[in-house]
Amino acid sequence: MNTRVTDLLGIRVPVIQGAMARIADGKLAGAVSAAGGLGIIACGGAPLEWIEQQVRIAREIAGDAPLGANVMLMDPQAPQVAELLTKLRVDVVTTGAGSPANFMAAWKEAGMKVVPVVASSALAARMERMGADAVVAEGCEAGGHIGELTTMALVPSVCDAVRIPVIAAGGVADGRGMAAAFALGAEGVQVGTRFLTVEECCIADAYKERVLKAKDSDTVVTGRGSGHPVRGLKNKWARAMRKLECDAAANPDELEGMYAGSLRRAVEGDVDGGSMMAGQSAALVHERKTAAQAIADLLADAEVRGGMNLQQLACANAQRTGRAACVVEGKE
Ligand code: TUI
Repeated sequence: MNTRVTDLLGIRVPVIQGAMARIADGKLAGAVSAAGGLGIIACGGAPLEWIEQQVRIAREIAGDAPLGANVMLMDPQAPQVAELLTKLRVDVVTTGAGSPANFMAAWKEAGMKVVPVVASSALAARMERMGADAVVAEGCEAGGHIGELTTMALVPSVCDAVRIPVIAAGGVADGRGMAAAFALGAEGVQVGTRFLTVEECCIADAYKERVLKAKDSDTVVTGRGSGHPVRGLKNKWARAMRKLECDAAANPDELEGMYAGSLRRAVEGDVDGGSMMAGQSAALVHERKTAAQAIADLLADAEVRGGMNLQQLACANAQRTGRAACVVEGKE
């Protein structure tokens, strides 16, 4: 399949793996890239040596296929991570939870593709002016740190605000979601939650089982009060967190203390005491699969159950911007 996103990133299918903090390592990213999508190593909160090692692992798995890494901009170590990724020459860098203004020039100079994740059309437009190659428009159905807008409202708004390709994220876990994203104007999708249960994903089996069993109302947002809303699966930890957040007398240190180590605990299988980040699309994930199978099914299903010719939609979306660079059956 050929869209402006596949052309830009040099990938075979317009599916980008979401950067899941403490989860998306070299093994997962390598498997996604080897399968024709874009694997992304999540660098937020990780030691620099770990990042270097994971890039090596991903490249061993994916060979010459393009590889991406994500910089979490709230991470105090973001400047060092940004510099390391430039040194390692990862093909694509995505950013989240802020504006990558301080790093954009260095990345562009190094020939890297820069794809900021945005939660508003204003930030998308700012990113385009700054030289971003594409944006991921991530709706609040997504897992992890989220903005306010839903994918349904955000994606068309961002498409109207920029001419660079838009990749939709938040709530996309199967072909119906992918077809819907393209119908909204996207030319690629970013998928996180669907990859939580794949064979190559490192999280504990107990976490995978919770995702597989999740229903549509089984996620909850914590941290709204602190200005850092995070979506994850409902569990003991999330309920305690919500209770504490509602308690006007709660000590901020107590909240901070509950966050400390909560991601690591979940990844290691503490499904009661950990923060199991996941999006609302967990309700659509029922099987384990391999990363390659998940990607193949997503594409096949988009055309069958989604009932859409994605290739045609992608070309129509590119043409609306007046910068069509999309070829169908040899015709521009
Ligand atoms: O960044 C994400 N998702 C994440 S980061 C993360 S790590 C974490 N760990 C523990 C606690 C909290 C987070 C887990 N999930 N997604 C991309 C994203 N970016 N979503 C929303 C935004 C965003 C929000 C506001 C981007 C920019 C923004 O405003 C920036 C500005 O300058 O206007």
